Amino acid sequence: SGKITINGQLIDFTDEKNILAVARNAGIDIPTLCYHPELSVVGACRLCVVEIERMGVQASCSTAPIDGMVVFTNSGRVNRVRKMVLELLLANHDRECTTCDASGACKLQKYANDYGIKRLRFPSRSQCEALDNSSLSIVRDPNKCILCGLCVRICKEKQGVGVWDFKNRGSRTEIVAAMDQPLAESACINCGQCIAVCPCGALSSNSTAIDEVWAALRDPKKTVVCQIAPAPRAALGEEFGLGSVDVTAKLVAGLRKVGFDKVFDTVFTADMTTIEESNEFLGRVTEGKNLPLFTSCCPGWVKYAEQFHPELLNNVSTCRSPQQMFGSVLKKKYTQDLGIKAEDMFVVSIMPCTAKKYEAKRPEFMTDGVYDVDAVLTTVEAARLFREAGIIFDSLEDSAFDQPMEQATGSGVIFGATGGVMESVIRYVAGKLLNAQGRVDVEFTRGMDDTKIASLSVNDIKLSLAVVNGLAATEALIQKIQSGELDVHAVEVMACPGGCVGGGGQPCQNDSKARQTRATEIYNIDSKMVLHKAQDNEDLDKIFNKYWGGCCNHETHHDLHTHYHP
Ligand code: HC0
Ligand code: SF4
Repeated sequence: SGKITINGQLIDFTDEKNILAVARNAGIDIPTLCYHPELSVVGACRLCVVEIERMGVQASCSTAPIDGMVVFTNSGRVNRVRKMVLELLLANHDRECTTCDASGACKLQKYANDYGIKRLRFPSRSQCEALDNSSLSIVRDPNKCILCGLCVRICKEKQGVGVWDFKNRGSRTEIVAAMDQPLAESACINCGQCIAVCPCGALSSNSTAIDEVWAALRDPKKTVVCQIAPAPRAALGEEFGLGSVDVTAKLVAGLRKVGFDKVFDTVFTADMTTIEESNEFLGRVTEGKNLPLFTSCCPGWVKYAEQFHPELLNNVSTCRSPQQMFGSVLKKKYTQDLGIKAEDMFVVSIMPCTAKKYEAKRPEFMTDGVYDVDAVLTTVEAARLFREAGIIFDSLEDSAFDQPMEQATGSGVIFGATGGVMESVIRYVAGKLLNAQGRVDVEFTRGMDDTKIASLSVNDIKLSLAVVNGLAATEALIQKIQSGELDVHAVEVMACPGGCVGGGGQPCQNDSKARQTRATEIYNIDSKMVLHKAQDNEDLDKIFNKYWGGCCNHETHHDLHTHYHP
């Protein structure tokens, strides 16, 4: 700790690792492209340069503060260097802002404007290299890549997957997927965290679903049905300047205006998942088999387990994710209620997640030859659908979900944040085994830490439970379990930092603060809801009885559970 002077102002610092963090904490912004507070520091882009007395111009991200330092963040020299850096980066970047996914959210675009760069001395790179759009989830445009390396670092450091890497050196340096193969051929788990950190549109979500949705909406033969995941309701408003507030009722209204025939809530099948998965868990505890149980709702995690931990696949819950349970219910059962064929229904889901696009195309999730979920729109793509439809989101009147699957509980809503699935299971079990009435709030499951572990006693059973987000943290936890250092009965895994609130399809402000704010709103929604435990959902009870003669039986197993591919 100590004091440094920044732009003439004396500023205290404590444990900040670099001058950049000291400045930002004091409300002084410094532009950065390759820096991310949660990843290792490489000092590659040189945009964050500052002038330090007796040290000259230095990158503030890789220079530690020293007591007595005198720093200038916006001197003439500093700004000249920054402009030069920006010009060089812009020369190596395909500047087709009009057609770029990142337009409006692009940091390079913002800084070029902030620093008044109007004309470039260097010719711009054009669209010479082919896009990699092999993946169902992620598109990479190499012409836009400025080699900041954030995608490389997040995939390695947070997800432990390491799909992206640098190839060649010097001016021939590029970033490629493993073995220089198309992304779809790699071990990519489709989480889209690389999209979330890419500063300038080189990575974006595969948005082909938007046109497929329009085509279905315009097709008179199709009954077009939508389901809305938990997390987007606390993030979509950010796209319309409303902040991270609950926009569920407007979202439903907007979808009706766009032309959806029915609008349902994925929270309904999150409750369904809680009931099926809790009973699966209790069964395994009684039999002492296939423990710990790992949750299965995150397709990024499921793919990771299939690729890297086939020995754990018997431990992964057989429950389909809420998205796929809803798809299955709609195509297998609800179509019968409506008297239509599965192929005449088009199911769209709005998800915070790019991996859900991949999950929807897994061959096991089909009914009568058609996919249970036909198209997945990310939160950002849903906003685009509304804009294209000319909907003024803020002025929409509230609307409610459709019957007969209208009810939802707070327990299903909190699925959208890390720890929510585990808390839902605990609420259910407390209600079922302890006959707990009213609210059951759990503390240890909440918060943004990547690993949370606690023990609980239910009657005479002692349960040890773990919640983890980020696959590098998950890998560390698996190692502890497999080495015998840790003994747990159940593990909730979400691939994205903070859980689905931090998904790769969420709006561009996807940092730790944004995730925290969204998660807080998710728990606010839960606290205001009348129904709190999955078993309180009466619509769900009716649906279980009507379609399968109850829950957790052979019939639900067929329609709502799945198997994995080692
Ligand atoms: Fe999630 Fe889900 S909570 S994975 O994070 O379980 O995407 O929001 O929709 O399916 O419900 C994502 C979010 C979901 C599913 C639910 C689960
Ligand atoms: Fe998708 Fe959620 Fe998994 Fe991220 S944590 S990959 S958003 S399901």
